[in-house]
Amino acid sequence: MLAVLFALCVSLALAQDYIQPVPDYTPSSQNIAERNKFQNMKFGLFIHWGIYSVLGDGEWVMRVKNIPYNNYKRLADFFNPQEFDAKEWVQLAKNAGMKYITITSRHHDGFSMFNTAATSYNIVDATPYHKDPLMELALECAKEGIELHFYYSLLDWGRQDYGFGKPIVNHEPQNADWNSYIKFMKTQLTELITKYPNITGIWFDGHWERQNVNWHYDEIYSLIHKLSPKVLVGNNHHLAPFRGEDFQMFEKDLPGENTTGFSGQSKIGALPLETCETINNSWGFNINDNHYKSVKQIIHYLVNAAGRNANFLLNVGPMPNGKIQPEFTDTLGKVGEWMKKYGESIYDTRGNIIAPQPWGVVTQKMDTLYVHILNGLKEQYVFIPDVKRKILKARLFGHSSELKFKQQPEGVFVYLPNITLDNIDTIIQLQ
Ligand code: JFZ
Repeated sequence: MLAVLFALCVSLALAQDYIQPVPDYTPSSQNIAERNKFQNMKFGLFIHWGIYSVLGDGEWVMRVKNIPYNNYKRLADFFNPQEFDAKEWVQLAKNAGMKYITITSRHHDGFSMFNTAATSYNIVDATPYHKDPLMELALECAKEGIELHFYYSLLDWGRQDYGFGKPIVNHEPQNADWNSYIKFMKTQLTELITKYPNITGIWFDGHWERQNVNWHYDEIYSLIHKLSPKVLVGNNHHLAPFRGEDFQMFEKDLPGENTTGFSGQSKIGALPLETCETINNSWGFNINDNHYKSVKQIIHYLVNAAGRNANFLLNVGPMPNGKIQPEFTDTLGKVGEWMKKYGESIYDTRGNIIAPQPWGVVTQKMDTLYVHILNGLKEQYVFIPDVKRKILKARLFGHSSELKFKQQPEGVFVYLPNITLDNIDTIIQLQ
C-alpha cells in the first residue's frame, strides 16, 4: 500500500498537468446559497463501502493484492448486506452531530453501489442483495434533514474503455475508448443527480491517476450544474481549484498543512473547504486495523478544521453485512455528546479570521469569537492576536461569570488564574 502511494506521489510530482480550458463559470444563486449552507454544516460522515468490504482489507485491495479484475468481480456474488439499515446509518450521523453524509457511489474498482442502467456491474444486478442501498439512504436522509453527497471515482481499474495502464497520447488513453468512458460517467452522474432526492454534492476522486488526460470537466461540471444548480462539485485532485468547482477538499490534512505528502500542490483557494480523515488508518473496512484515533484526537481535528474555515468529513468503512463496527459507533457517539454541549462554537461559524495559534484556534459567529484552547497554556492567560473589534465581555463557554481581559492594538489578553483547563477544549467566548 505504502509503495503504491509512494509511486503515486512520485508520479504526481513529475507529471505535467493537463488543465483543459473550462469556460467561465458563474455559480447560480442556489449554488452560492448551498455553499453557505455547506460551510455552516461543518461536520459530515464519509462512508467507504463496496464489494471490497467483503475482503476486509481496504478499498484498494484489488490493486494491492494484485487480484485480476475478472476474479475480483466474483466478490459481487458474496456481497449481501442483509443487516444494512439506512435509518441506523442516518441516526449514527445525526447522533454524532453530523449534518451530511458523503458515500462512495462507485470507487476505483468500478463497481456501482447503486441502481444504474449504464452497467450491469452494480449492486442491484450483480449481487444477491438486488436492492439499492443508496436510494434507501437518500430517502432516509431527505426525511431526516441530512444532506447527501456522492463520492464518484473518475479512475476505473477494470473497464475496457478506461484502458487502465494504457499510455496517454493526445490527452486520451491509447487502445481504449475514451469518449465512451466519458459518456458512461455522464450517464451515471445524471442518474445520481436526477433519481436520488436532495443530492447536494459530487466528490470526484482519481484525477491524480491520469493528470495528462482530457477529463472533459467542462462538459461534466456544466452537466451537473445544469441538472441541479445546488449540487456542489468538488474534486480530490490535490491542486488549486479548477473553474467549475464549488468546494475544495484536503485529504488527511488540515488546509495549509502537508503531513501526508498528498497536499503538496494544493493551494488554498477562495472556495468552501473540506478536509477528510479516517477513524483508524483505513477508508474501506479493514479487519486488521486497530489504530483507532481517540475521541480527543477526533474532536481536535474537527475544531482545528473549523478554526481554519474547513468542514470535517470523518470516515467509516462499514462491514460487508452493512453494520458499522462498535469502535466507530462508540467514538462517534462520544463526539456527538461533545457536539451537543459545545456545537454552538462550531456550527455556522467561520474560521481563519485569526490565524491558528500554538494553543489552538478561533472560530467566529456574528459578534462572538470562540477561543478554543486545545494544547494547554504556558502562562495563566491566553493572548489572541489581531482582534480588530472592541471586546466588551469575556467568559468561559457555558458560564455566566466574566473573565478579566485587556485589549491592546496588537490583541487581547484574557486572564485565566485558577482555571483548570479542560482536557479536550477550553472555550472562551469573547463578545
Ligand atoms: C483516494 C482514494 O484512492 C482512496 O481510496 C480514498 O477513497 C481516498 C478518500 O481518496 O486516496 C488518494 C488520493 C490521492 C492520493 C492518494 C490517495 N495521492 O494523490 O497520492
